[in-house]
Amino acid sequence: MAVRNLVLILGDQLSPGLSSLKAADPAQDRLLMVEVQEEATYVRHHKKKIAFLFAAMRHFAEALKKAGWQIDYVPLDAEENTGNFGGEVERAIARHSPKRLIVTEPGEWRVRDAMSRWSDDFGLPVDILDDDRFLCSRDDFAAWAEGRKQLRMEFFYRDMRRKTGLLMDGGQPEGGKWNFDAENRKPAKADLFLPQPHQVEPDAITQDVLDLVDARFGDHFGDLHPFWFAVTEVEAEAALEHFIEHALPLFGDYQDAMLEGERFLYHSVLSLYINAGLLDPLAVCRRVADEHHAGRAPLNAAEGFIRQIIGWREYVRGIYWLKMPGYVEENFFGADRPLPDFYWTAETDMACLRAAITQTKEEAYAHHIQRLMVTGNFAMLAGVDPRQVHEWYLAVYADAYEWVELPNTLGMSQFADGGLLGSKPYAASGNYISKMSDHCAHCRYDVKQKTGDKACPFNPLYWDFLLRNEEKLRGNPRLAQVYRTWQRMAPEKQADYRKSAKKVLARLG
Ligand code: FAD
Ligand code: DLZ
Ligand code: SF4
Repeated sequence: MAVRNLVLILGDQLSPGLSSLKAADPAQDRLLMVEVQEEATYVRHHKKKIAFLFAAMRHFAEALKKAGWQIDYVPLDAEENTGNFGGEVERAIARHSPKRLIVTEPGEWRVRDAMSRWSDDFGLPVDILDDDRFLCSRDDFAAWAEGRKQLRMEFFYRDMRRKTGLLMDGGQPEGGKWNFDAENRKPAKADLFLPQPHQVEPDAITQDVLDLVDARFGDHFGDLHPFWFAVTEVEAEAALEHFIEHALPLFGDYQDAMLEGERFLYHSVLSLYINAGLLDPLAVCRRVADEHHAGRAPLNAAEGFIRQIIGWREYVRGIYWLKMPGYVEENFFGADRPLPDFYWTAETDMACLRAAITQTKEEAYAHHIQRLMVTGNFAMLAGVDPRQVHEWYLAVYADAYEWVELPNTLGMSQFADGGLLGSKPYAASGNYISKMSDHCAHCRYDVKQKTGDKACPFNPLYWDFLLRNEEKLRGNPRLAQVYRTWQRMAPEKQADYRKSAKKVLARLG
């Protein structure tokens, strides 16, 4: 039977309602899904991330077949596999001679750029459709940003609340406020009941993928076992329900907390499912709003959670497409230190970093405050090249795709874009980590000591960072008070800070 359209579905497009599937007809069109070496290695992804995506792709292909679609699924170890999207599309065109290629727009600029040449390369029309799983299209975001001096997330978020009607009371926000973050900064105590995320036993399909990843990507960062991620829509729904029942009510209160040995606290661990398409972001938010309206989740939790998804998640995607391809090159501070080795080994005597990196290695997961205020903060204070920091984050987290990872890393955490996402750098001394966590009690360093060999390394690095970048930051009104504090400091104390920072940096190599 002649094929009318060839429909390419990418590994993070595992949604039955995907725009390319809606545009296609099972009776006339053929779907194509491909496991390719290039996607697994353009950065050397964590083993669990590759296993998650391949297992989820294989399960999705099975579900599509059951629903009546004709599908070509090319596994990684297929003999003729060319190893990249272009090569696999070309082979599929040769097999089926379709009249047209359809694809939902990819999440990464790199892939979108390659696709823009496919029509010429392969001699057929290529329809690249909007990804309507996002609430705000790229064009709508560009229109929102047009003419604004500052792209404040908070104002964008309010528009998204109005657009979706989530937690709205007529034209006003429920509870009379748009944002309840002020109630969301409690440090956690070790005697709290801490739920664990929903875990799934690998089935035969996933087991095959685990064997493949072991054999082919055994030298990539991270532990493959135990593997407990959901890999189907049904399992991801179960993970959502588990979060709603066990963690949502306290999500807001402890959103910024960290505890030694507690990897997930009240976080949802849903980003990998949402980003791969197993969960629909708007449906997740509606489910959370319903839970609040049923009286089972307080407003600060529901609002905080929904803001992350219809606010931050949509906003960073908008920024990514607005600023690429130049964005990845930005380096406001001109930082050039190589990423310290311990980011790959977790071998460091700084307890907060050791905890965040160990769990990253074991789980391909760390929550937001660990990413922002521990690994991100340290890299910025130490002056690490933001490109290397970006490539680390993109490789090590199961939820990482450049559209979401890059603005969070380069913009929010490294301030390498000079302040597009934040009005000041998220720079903090050890005091912040001490307030929000119990890590300091497990550390060889003393967070109260400001300088000297036992001093928490974040303390001298904090001042060193501000001084190194004084020219760029001094005019920032939010830092005026900090610079005044430095000026009032005794010269001997200033010299001690500088000496200690120098020693810490020398130890990094
Ligand atoms: P929860 O704390 O339960 O939050 C709920 C949901 O909100 C998440 O599942 C996610 O979909 C969304 N969300 C929360 N914060 C953000 C945010 N800042 N940007 C976008 N979505 C958000 N998130 C990714 O999905 N992929 C990344 O590659 C990624 N890289 C990051 C790198 C750095 C340096 C920083 C500071 C943050 C990064 N984030 C990234 C954002 C955030 O840390 C993760 O979304 C979150 O930790 C995922 O865990 P969770 O599902 O338990 O989130
Ligand atoms: C992340 C990833 C990996 C590891 N492997 C594949 C793959 O083999 N096939 C595929 O279609 N997608 C994969 N992906 C996700 C893609 O990298 C992602 O679709 C693009 O980066 C666009 O966001
Ligand atoms: Fe981290 Fe410093 Fe606390 Fe050690 S003392 S855990 S390095 S903040």
